[in-house]
Amino acid sequence: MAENEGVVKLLGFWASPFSRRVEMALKLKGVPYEYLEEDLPNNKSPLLLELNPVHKKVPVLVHNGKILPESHLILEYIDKTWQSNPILPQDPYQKSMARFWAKFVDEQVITLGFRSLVKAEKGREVAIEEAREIIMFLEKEVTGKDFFGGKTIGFVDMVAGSIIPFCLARLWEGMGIDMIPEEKFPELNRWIKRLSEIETVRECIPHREKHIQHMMKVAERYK
Ligand SMILES: N[C@@H](CCC(=O)N[C@@H](CS)C(=O)NCC(=O)O)C(=O)O
Repeated sequence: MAENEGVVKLLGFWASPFSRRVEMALKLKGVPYEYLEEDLPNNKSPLLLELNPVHKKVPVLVHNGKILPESHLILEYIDKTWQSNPILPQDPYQKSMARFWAKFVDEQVITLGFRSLVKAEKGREVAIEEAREIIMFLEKEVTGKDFFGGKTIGFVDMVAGSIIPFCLARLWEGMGIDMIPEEKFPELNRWIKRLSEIETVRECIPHREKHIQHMMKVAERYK
């Protein structure tokens, strides 16, 4: 059987930016897949515990019996296995930088835009400013480009897109915070609009109201 054939299954959760980004990649590449919804955080299926015993988290991709956790690794696997609509650059330097920005989003943006903000030990305004300082790096990175990946949506767009506008922004909205106002972040706002115009991305955006409620509960638990 060719590498790009066979059954693809994805264990995910509707509100998880990590599994939503994997869905974005599969849809963009036109890969049919069976989606298995997990009931997080408290009712993990025996299948999830069996397939990802180390972290017990979604997403997990299963392709022809091969089991792969961790969204960045899954995106890279998908890109190598189904080569239409590439999501990572071919150039080694560009590829490393795409990984750099994706890591930056999952580490820095989540830390400042969620963890510190929700705990806000130094006060909410300070936490908001600290989060904005970090997000400003992305504003600069996307300036003058249609997408982080250039002319078309790529790895960083999927990682940042699943986290910022279609996840953290729901929390910020629930908390009454305008974290990335148009005047301060015109390029990021343009990027969000472009991203939202892509049909395959739109299909992966969680329902707004339901998501806001969910994110507020997640924040309560985290506190
Ligand atoms: N680094 C992982 C993060 C995955 C992750 O945090 N998944 C969450 C859902 S948003 C999860 O499964 N949480 C269950 C738990 O923490 O017990 C990735 O990129 O795939």
